[in-house]
Order: sequence, then C-alpha cells, then structure tokens
Amino acid sequence: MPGAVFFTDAFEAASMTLTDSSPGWLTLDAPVAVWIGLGSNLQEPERQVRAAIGELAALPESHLQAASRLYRTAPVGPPGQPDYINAVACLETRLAPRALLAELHRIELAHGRRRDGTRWGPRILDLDILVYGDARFDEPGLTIPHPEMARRAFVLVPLADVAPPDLAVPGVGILAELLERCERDGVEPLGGQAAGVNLSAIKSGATGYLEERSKNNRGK
Ligand code: A4P
Ligand code: MG
Repeated sequence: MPGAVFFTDAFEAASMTLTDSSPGWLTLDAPVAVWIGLGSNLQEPERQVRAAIGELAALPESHLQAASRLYRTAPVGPPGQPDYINAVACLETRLAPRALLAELHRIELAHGRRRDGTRWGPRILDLDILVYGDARFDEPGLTIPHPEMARRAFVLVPLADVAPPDLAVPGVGILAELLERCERDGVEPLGGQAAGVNLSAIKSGATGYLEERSKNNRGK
C-alpha cells in the first residue's frame, strides 16, 4: 500500500510510541540500529566522507556504533564521472525515519551538495538510509531499505564491515547471500582498519544487536 509503514512485530514493539520530546525531532521511545551509506566523488571525496562520519556521530538522539573502512569504487551511472569514495556507518538512533532523513539532507547541504536532477550523477556527498531496524518504509521521497542496495557492491562490501553476515535486510535478503550474488570488481579498500567497529556486539541482525546492547546496558 503506497504511503504505508511496515513494521515487523519486534520493531513495532520497540517503536510503537512516537514522542515529540525534543523540539523539532520526532523521536522513538527506543533506539533502532540503522545503517547509512556514504558516497562522494567531488571536491576531495575522502575528506568529505571522513567529515560526514564525524557529523553522523554528532546527530541528536543518536550514537555512532561503527564506521566501515573507506573504499575507492568505480562509478555506477552516467560515464565520465570520477571514482567514488564509499563507506557505511552504523548508528543507534531514536530519530524517526523522516527526522533522520532531514538530518542527512542538512549534512549534505552543509557540504555544498546541490541537486541538479541528474540521476546517479557526480556529487559532493550522498547519504542514504540503507537499513532502519527491521522496518520497511515506502512513500514518496523515502524508501527503506534503499531500493538499489542489493545490486551494489559499493554498498554491500562496506556494509559487511559493520554488520553481521546474517543481517536480514527486510524484504531483500540476508547480507551474506546478497554479497555472494554481487559482482565486486571496482571496489577497493583504501587501507587501514575499520574505524570504531564493534562487531562483537552485533550478533544477529538489527534486533539481536539491540537486544545485546540493552542487555549490556542493564545494571549500568
Ligand atoms: N530517498 C528515498 N529513499 C531514500 C533513502 N532510503 N535514503 C530520496 C536517502 N534518500 C532517500 O536522492 C533522491 C531522493 O531520494 C532524496 O531526496 C530522498 O528524498 P538523491 O540523492 O537526490 O538522488 P540520487 O542519489 O541521484 O538518486 P538515487 O536513486 O537515490 O541514487 P543513489 O541510489 O543514491 O545512487 N557509484 C558509486 N561507485 N558510488 C556511489 O556512491 N552513488 C550513486 C547515487 C550513483 N553511482 C554511484 C554512487
Ligand atoms: Mg541518494
């Protein structure tokens, strides 16, 4: 149904109450694990992506859990554009999907992103919500999971740095299986370690991950 929000039982239980406790932000009553794709191929892309990871860490109602290595990737889309730098960040956030998207657009704009309407054209910074807990969301201007992610090595390879192989991408499939089906040519790590990766806490997908976190937080 267009405009509908689909939640599994687990996600619904965690997020039934939407509150507006913080001025300007619609927030959930419990945090959700979210994976965000970052991409840039203009104006020192590596610097753009590193700075954006820092800005994601500073988002309201959110904690950065992990950031992948940076990858140099061959452009998908119109020919003649420079290579991209891609990465994926994992956030735990209480921002509702629309509020999170607004924050991502604000960061893109602050980096000088201007949309000229060219689909898949070169860009200073692109921030996509890839996975938002176990939610499926489909309405004008926001589709979650991101509709192209299953076909894109420049998304799946960095995602595998910061998500468990058995991550269920709602309505799409299991991360390890998506990776197996995907052509990985043209996706090369820049080198160095993944920043702040905490895979031991991320056990079995978004819900398991949050359960683990809340167990760890109990008694603190
Ligand atoms: N939008 C809908 N769903 C989402 C979501 N889950 N997350 C809307 C973020 N935004 C979402 O996006 C158009 C609109 O999509 C946004 O205003 C938002 O409301 P856009 O960034 O203005 O346009 P676009 O990026 O050209 O379109 P699209 O289809 O989102 O492109 P993609 O999928 O982002 O791909 N090659 C390499 N190697 N690396 C890349 O990072 N990126 C792209 C862009 C193409 N080729 C690439 C790369
Ligand atoms: Mg985009």
